[in-house]
Amino acid sequence: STESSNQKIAVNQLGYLVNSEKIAIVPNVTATTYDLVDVNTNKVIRSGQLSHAKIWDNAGNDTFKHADFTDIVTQGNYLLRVKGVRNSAVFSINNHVYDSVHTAALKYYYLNRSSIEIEKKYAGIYARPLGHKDDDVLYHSSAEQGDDFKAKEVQSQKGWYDAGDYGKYVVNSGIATYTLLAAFEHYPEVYQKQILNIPESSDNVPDIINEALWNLEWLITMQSKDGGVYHKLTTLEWPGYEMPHEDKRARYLIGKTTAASLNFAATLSAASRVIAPYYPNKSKQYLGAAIKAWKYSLENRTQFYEQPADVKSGEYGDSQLKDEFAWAAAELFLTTKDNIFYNFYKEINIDYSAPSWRNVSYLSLSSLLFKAKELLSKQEYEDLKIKQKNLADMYLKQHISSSYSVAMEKSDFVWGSNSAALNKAIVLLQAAQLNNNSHYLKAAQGFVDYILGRNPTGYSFVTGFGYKTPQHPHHRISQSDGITAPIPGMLVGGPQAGQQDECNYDSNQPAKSYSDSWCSYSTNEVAINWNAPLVYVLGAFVSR
Ligand code: G3I
Ligand code: 9MR
Repeated sequence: STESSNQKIAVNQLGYLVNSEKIAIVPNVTATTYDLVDVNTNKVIRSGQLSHAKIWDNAGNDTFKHADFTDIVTQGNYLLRVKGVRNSAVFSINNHVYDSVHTAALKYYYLNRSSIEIEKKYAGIYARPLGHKDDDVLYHSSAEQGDDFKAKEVQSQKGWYDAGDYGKYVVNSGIATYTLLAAFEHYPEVYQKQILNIPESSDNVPDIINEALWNLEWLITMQSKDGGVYHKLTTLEWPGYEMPHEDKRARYLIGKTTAASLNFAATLSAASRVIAPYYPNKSKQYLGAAIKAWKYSLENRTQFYEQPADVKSGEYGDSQLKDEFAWAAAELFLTTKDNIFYNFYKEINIDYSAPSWRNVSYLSLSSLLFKAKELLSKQEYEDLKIKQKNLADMYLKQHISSSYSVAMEKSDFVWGSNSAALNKAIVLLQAAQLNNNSHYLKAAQGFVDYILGRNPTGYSFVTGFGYKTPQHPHHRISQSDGITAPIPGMLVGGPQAGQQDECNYDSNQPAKSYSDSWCSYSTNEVAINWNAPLVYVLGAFVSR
């Protein structure tokens, strides 16, 4: 078909670590062999056999063959050639292939800060004036409960823009911040020495902590006097296609929900623990606020978000809060060491699956496994460990049986599918650590390869990193800053067949239904809770 003649051999466009599994996917060929070419000498250093052709049920009728060159461990730059298909992109084999994309993925948060001028010395060409000071936020009628609203305006500064829009939402900002803090806790040797060149870089605090603090300092403002937490801070309509400082619409605190209160309790409790050595006073303040939010949630267990008629911004609605209760209880147990919280946690009957903004059950499991060994009985701890391992084993099986060498099931192709992929990779990486068993790393690496180009769209899904990367993300700053290249280091949402935006797509297949266009907010937006697992997963693979 015309589609296939235009396809390339799919590789991780940045490359492979020296000792990792190295697989390329060759679409729609009858050829049975491949050549691996050293591009510096232009010599064929390997002529190998392709695997048998298989189809992948997420990608329609295309057939795929594997070229496995895992045993090539000589650092260098390479490409693959197969008769009947375009050459692969040039990629590297070395242990630094992910270092700069990892840093850029974290720097994205600085470049998307609200309430601060983004300065040239930190941002280069992406410098921009202060946007959304948020010192004059209004109470929407949906947030007028208790006494707070008697004050007309409220300060709710700092925080990161959610995504391509300029809203700030509690529930997904919680998991995003937590995931960055977890990256720091699990790979401290990576983050102790990383320098992001952000305004706080000259202090003695790791930059990832300082970046997380920018959002924590916003989150803390979202709590009302009664302990409940406002759901979001946004304009009523979506902002226009304009830079942050050009958006002059009034901004409102909207809704007060149990989901936001529990997310807040969990995130600030975890943060209290992680920042304690650096910011002891804030640590105490955060824990106090977390406990207040928890108490509010117990007294208001079903305050679900309902989008008011005059509000058009994102909903982040959720009426299944068992998982939020579990997560908050686990984090409060870890920080206070008070068994009352663990007893509450034990009473909840939870299913664990890879985390998302809406299903945070896994975060409780992960935190307990990494931090509660001394606090639990041996039996309790082992039970939790087995639950984690069972989940990872399921993903590992998916990887092994995948004809595309990636543990992506049909149900993973949702809005933000790329983050679904990377959150599964987190589960696998944690299984590798907790069980001291490196065979989980192969499946985690499979997701890194998938995200960075070994997928049927031909794109590396991180802006600025790879041979072919998104040029038109649904990101208002990148769309309106007058700079051709989008802000680097951003993970786009990724393919999924929902096509809620009704843009033009070349394919209806889940793994191919992706459009690199501004129009496609359902596959080509970016979000803070999507970049966070990218940071975590790359952090696990960067050279230390
Ligand atoms: O609840 C149903 C479930 O029952 C069903 O099986 C499943 C099948 O697709 O769909 C589930 O609902 C999905 C929901 O997310 C919860 O996961 C919807 O289909 C899906 O459209 C929805 O997508 C969300 C999207 O907003 C639209 O609401 C994304 O998760 C969420 O990341 C995204 O977030 C937006 C903000 O609202 C605004 N800012 C940008 C941000 C990123 O695009
Ligand atoms: O731009 C909005 C994006 O940030 C949101 O994630 C998305 C969620 O539904 O909505 C986008 O706004 C679109 C709106 O929903 C429908 N009309 C077109 C808007 C973007 O062009």
